[in-house]
Amino acid sequence: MSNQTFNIAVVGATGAVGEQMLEVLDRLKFPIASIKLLSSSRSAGKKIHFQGEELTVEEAKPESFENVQLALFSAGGSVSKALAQEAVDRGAVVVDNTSAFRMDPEVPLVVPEVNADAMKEHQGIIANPNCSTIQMAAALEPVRRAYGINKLIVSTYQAVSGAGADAVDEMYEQSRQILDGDDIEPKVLPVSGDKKHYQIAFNAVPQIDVFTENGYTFEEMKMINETKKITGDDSMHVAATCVRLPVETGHSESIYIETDKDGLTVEGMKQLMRDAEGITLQDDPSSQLYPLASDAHGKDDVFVGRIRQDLDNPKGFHLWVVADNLLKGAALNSVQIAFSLIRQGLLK
Ligand code: NAP
Ligand code: 12T
Repeated sequence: MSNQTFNIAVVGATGAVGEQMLEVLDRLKFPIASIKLLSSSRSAGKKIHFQGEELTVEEAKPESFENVQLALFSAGGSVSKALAQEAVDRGAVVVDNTSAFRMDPEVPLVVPEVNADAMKEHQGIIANPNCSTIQMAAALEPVRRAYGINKLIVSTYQAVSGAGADAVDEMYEQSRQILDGDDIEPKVLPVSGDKKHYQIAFNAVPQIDVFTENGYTFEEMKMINETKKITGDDSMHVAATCVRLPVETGHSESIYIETDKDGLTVEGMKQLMRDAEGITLQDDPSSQLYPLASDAHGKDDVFVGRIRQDLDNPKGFHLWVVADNLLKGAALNSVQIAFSLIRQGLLK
């Protein structure tokens, strides 16, 4: 890689994902020439420390992107729809963390270890997939490459931090109120803009994002459609059920797959996981070793365990996959996309 450095902008820098974006850029020593922190007018003027400097957050506007080469967006879909093209028109490459452009046929949807090549055709915007999709696609890729996957059924156990800083605050405040015997008034979860709100503390809520017309939630449809787009395999049968738990950080997933080819064994799958970059195998029932959200918090890898062969179908396997939803699920994957752009000579 050259030692070129880049002018970058982080849109949504004051949010739950934005905060992790800054942590990852610093920790992985992204080659930064200058960095702009952008938010809504609410946080404009706020000071944030980054790499020994005190930076002032600015309100994101079209002109904010003058002279910016890389813009990392995580301020919600409406902000991306309003400003991503403005950034591209000013010469930036946008890595967008929202669902605004993920299914746009002109926009590559990328998990670098699966489909980094898809970026070669980019038109200025690269989409970062949904958090639950990223960790599943990364974990299954070694198996898909070697044996093919024709059926996939996933149930998720998702953390509240995926729904933003307000959702995390609501979970803690509600937990305190319930322990104190006080009344609660849910306002944010399951979806801040939806008609009803439900208790998240000490509960399990089978709604993430809004419902779509077919009875699946949008989060479930994202997992289904994005998995097919990332793997380029439209014929794969995919079903998802997405559930929110009162966990601060770390999405867990129970996944069932059926391989295309014969011959995969539990030990074979374990070896594929051990050999894969970015995956940590944690699988030893005799010592109660399996992935836990509490252990994945703050870590970059995707953790895989509980690998079992189905008892009726020799091509069927069950596994448990956990990752930090704000790191591999969001900020880390975006920064990995940016590094891959540099490596492929796609960031000028
Ligand atoms: P959050 O904690 O609520 O933070 C929202 C951020 O967006 C804040 O920095 C906020 O700035 C900024 N913002 C809001 N409205 C804006 C506007 N009109 N113009 C400019 N900035 C604005 O939410 P989060 O959890 O960080 O998530 C942010 C977005 O990232 C989500 O809406 C979602 O689209 C995406 N996301 C993606 C994944 C994924 O699966 N890959 C996971 C989580 C989130 P203020 O401080 O000024 O309010
Ligand atoms: N509603 O990026 O609520 O599409 O956990 C990610 C996470 C949307 C997204 C969540 C969401 C996205 C959530």
